[in-house]
Amino acid sequence: MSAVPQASQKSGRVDLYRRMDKHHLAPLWEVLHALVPTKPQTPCVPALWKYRDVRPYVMESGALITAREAVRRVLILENPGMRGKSCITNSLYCGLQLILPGEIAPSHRHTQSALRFIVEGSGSYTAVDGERTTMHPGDFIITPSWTWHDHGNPGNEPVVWMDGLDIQILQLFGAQFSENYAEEVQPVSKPEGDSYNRYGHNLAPLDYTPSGKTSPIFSYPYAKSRETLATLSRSEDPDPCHGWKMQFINPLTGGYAMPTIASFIQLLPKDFRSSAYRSTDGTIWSVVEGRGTVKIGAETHAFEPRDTFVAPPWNPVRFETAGEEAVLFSFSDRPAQVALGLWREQRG
Ligand code: 1HN
Repeated sequence: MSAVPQASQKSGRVDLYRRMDKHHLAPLWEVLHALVPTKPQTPCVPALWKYRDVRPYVMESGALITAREAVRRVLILENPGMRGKSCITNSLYCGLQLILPGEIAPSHRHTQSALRFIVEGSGSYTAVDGERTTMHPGDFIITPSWTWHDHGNPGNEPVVWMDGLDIQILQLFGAQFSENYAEEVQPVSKPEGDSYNRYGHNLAPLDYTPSGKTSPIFSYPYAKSRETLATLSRSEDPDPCHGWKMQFINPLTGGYAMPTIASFIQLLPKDFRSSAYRSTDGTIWSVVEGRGTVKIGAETHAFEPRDTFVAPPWNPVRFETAGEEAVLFSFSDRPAQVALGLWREQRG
């Protein structure tokens, strides 16, 4: 039989599709190639948001809606290839949240896990399960699934942070739940720094047994991660793909800080040209220090501090710096892929 259908076969097939369509049936053979591509296929495209361009809109929103009314005053960084879907990659949501002096963002909880990476300003806090953590630029803060959380800014400057959530993963599974706290602000029941003091120094309470899948530390201060990178850079050569790159962990398991989202911090040396690297976890970066360029797939973007950029799954990424070091924070859905046995990477 020839591979090309005869005209009578073609019209017979169209007629079959039309009749079975009423019964919610569809022919696999028309879509099989798209369903199981030979390599990752995604509408997600490379993109970079210059903070210089985005900031005026963030601040303008601050004049037009309060954090209380908005519940969360956030501008979503929407992937240009997936507009209207509130996502930056297939699996992850990312936005820039603003909280002005004197404002509060009311307490709620949801099954989505969240991370905060502080981009601009100091003096606001996020409260998780009765403990407030003051935010400083470069701090990495987590909100575990189903924990009460609210934010406030008792300071005197606007604070902007990047939010990363596993919204689309929960959507995929249909496992989303949320509820509001009875009060706007949850009571403070622990002193600031309590979780870091208990779990952040290679110690744990005598009777401690891990109770969940998320790190017991809510805040990973930038001062500590920056110092680690600086010390590493003095004692060993950079990785050709990543520079000096570390992952944020749950200190009690050695695993990822959250079950669905992994976070990383890396230092690129000055005058660095990285080797190409790709992995199946589409990744979002926030620039903390330094300038450079990043080539993602076929696109090259210049970056500077506070910019955000995204590499879709399996797109080769290359970094270049000239004359200055750069520090980059990043996050991806790697733990979910690893847990399901799906994660792949390729160097060079
Ligand atoms: C959320 O709860 C926060 O708690 C931020 O700050 C962004 C985006 C979608 C759904 C819930 C927050 C969010 C969010």
